Amino acid sequence: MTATPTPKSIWQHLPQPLAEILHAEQGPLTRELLLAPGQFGLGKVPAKQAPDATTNMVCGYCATGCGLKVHMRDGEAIGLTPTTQYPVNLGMACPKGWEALEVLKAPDRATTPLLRNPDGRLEPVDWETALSKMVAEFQRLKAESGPESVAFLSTGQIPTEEMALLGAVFKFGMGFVHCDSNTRQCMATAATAYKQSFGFDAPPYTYADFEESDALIFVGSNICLAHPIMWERVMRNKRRPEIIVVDPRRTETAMNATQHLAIQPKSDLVLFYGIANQLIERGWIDHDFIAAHTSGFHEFAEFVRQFPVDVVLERTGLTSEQLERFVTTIHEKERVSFWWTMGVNQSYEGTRVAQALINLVLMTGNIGRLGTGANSITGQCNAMGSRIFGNATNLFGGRDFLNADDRQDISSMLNIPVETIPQQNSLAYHEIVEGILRGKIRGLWVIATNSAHSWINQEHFRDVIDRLDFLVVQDMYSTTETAQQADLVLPAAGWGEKEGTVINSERRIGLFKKVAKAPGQALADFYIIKSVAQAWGCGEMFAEWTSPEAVFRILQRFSAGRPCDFSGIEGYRQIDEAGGIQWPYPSTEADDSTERRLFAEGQFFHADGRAKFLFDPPRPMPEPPTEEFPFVLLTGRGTASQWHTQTRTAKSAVLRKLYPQAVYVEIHPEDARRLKISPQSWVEVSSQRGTLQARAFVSPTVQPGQVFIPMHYAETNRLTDSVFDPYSKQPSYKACAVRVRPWSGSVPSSRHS
Ligand SMILES: Nc1nc2c(c(=O)[nH]1)N[C@H]1C(S)=C(S)[C@@H](COP(=O)(O)OP(=O)(O)OC[C@H]3O[C@@H](n4cnc5c(=O)[nH]c(N)nc54)[C@H](O)[C@@H]3O)O[C@H]1N2
Ligand SMILES: Nc1nc2c(c(=O)[nH]1)N[C@H]1C(S)=C(S)[C@@H](COP(=O)(O)OP(=O)(O)OC[C@H]3O[C@@H](n4cnc5c(=O)[nH]c(N)nc54)[C@H](O)[C@@H]3O)O[C@H]1N2
Ligand code: SF4
Ligand SMILES: [Mo]
Repeated sequence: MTATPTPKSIWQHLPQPLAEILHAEQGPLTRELLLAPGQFGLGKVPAKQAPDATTNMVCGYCATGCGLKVHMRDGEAIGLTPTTQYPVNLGMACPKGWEALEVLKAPDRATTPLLRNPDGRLEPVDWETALSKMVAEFQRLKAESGPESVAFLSTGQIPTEEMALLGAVFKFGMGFVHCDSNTRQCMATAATAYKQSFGFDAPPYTYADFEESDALIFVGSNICLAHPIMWERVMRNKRRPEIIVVDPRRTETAMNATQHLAIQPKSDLVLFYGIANQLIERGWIDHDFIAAHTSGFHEFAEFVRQFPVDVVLERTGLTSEQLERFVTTIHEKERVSFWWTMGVNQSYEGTRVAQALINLVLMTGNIGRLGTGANSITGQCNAMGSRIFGNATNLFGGRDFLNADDRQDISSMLNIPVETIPQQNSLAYHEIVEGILRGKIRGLWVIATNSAHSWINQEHFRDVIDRLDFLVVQDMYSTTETAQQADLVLPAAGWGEKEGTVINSERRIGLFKKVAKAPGQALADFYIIKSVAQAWGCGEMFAEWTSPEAVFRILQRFSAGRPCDFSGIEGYRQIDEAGGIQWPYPSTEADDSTERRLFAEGQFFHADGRAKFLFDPPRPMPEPPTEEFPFVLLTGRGTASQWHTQTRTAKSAVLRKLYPQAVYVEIHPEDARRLKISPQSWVEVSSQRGTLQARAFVSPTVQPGQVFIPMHYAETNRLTDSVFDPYSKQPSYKACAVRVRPWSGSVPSSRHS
């Protein structure tokens, strides 16, 4: 592999069905133009400025965790190329990675704290004023309404050290109880499923499994555009694998698959229970593995008898040939791996769907071996760090706030009074929102997430946060939808402007480095949180937490003896030199270069060492289509060049060329014809909760009766419905009922155009 992407991979990152819209919007954006990456200036280092040094670090967008080689001059970054030797990406990067430095220079970077003045305008103030105002307001609320009166919402996109400091300062120092992070929107289901099934939140795989599997089954995962470099790893698989995609839409990934099972939305549970039933009936299961390493199989086998083939075909809309081929593939292939992402996690029964996949690998013995596993692909660069060290629902290192021994452990390691550790769990994200609605929570601190765009059912959410006594938003940009509603904005340094570690999807700890100076008075979140602690009067408690690396050492202590043990790492330098290190890496481990896969010995983390078969009866969709709202709305990622709420990716001129600027809706040609909707025309999409106008993208990529809108546009979550998985409390973003009509008003202006 070379440092330059092949032309093919650049082209591949533009989802081909979208070329039509791009053409209409931006003129003839030809394939030839895309085939010449230089035209876009990707990775261009100015000719006059030869670099005098280079350094490697990991990307700060998705959980793939690619290595990027930053070219420096006089101590400042001047360009980047993907790192060739990094074990994750082997010299490749997607457009977001290539453009990562560009977005740091945007004119709307927050450069000074901003405080809302009596006229309602945000006005620059110095740090001292900002911090004393924040502390005064939060202390007033605590005095008036107690320790449950202020909450924070945080992220999977800052280093673990910053997350851990935040969780410790807020709970142990400031004495509050409730916090959650945007990983609730994203990974809570996978975390809960693993914890219940395996006894610890532990994705078992390593990326080499993409290359070593004989059948890769992607469920609710559009890996081609959401994790393009993982997809490149799949393309390196030399075993001629079957690639099976289970997704209601004909996504870019489905187009590249050998089998596409375009199931009806939310019929996954019936499908996978039905497959389990087929495998059991035919005796295609691994009796030895089940007997030695699992519990609950007999109850499960009895339960799935309710899902014979006709029930599965009826609910999923598949043909018997499709189902037969799928079941046979699972049986015949030596190494079978299941991979899932948001099509599973973001569902009202997501935890059980994830466990239906886990059950399949347990009963067929497809775990702990090369090219196997029930593998959740994570989303944000540090979703894994947030899950283990966010201190939100778990006490540090996957411990339990409700367990006295666990609290004692942490209090001894930190040398702080055990009473400072809450004896209750934090409320989950939507419970925090309800708490605000009921007036129980009056102050909110939002760090590195843009809730006023990304949270479900926005009309409701914005109304709720309007009721807060005091809203603090800590972000790189002062223009985010959430910052615009804040009473106080704290300017944060971003990726590339600070150091720390993140944990990728295969549990690899990678390093962020400081290669650029943050603009104006913006500070790394680490130092903002330290300053808040100081201003609050609890700074002493964190005397040992002097720098990100000092905190890394504290986290190593928290991890020791736990399944996520990484106490053997010598420090940042070893991570840098080894090209990242996967946990577990206990102090007895000597080799930092091996690929680490979990459960090779069939030992799981429950007390009896066994994995559990867990299941529930499938439930009907909470909001099925009706006569008034006859379509199912699916939402998700739109292109490889758009990141979430677009605060970062919209700032790159290169990336802006690679996605439609205004919100669009994918609708099937039959539905479009019936409703007299022509391609590229404007339509109105409404749900019981809100309305938006979008450009029609008429395409058979969606099934009749279904439409798809990407999440990157602020309007999308006006439509979605506040429904949650009962175990993980993750929002069900992926299915609600909507109506679509032609729209003849004047073309709405988009924030991104
Ligand atoms: N370019 C880009 N990459 C990203 C991100 C980004 O914003 N932009 N975000 C990152 C993050 S945080 C995340 S979490 C990941 C998300 O990565 P993915 O989960 O792969 O992306 P999504 O498009 O949200 O959802 C995946 C698929 O689920 C399907 N789906 C919807 N309903 C169902 C259903 O009922 N059953 C099944 N089987 N499938 C269904 C949708 O049609 C969609 O194609 O991407 C990460 N990578
Ligand atoms: N309808 C629908 N909605 C969805 C989804 C969906 O599929 N459909 N997916 C959900 C998922 S999986 C996710 S992960 C969420 C993502 O939702 P968000 O987390 O709200 O999305 P981002 O745009 O990544 O927001 C991150 C914010 O942090 C800021 N930021 C970046 N780096 C830093 C930093 O170092 N420090 C600080 N202080 N700020 C920083 C950015 O400017 C940005 O404002 O969206 C969810 N919403
Ligand atoms: S695939 Fe993910 S980690 Fe790799 S360059 Fe793209 S955004 Fe960054
Ligand atoms: Mo996510």
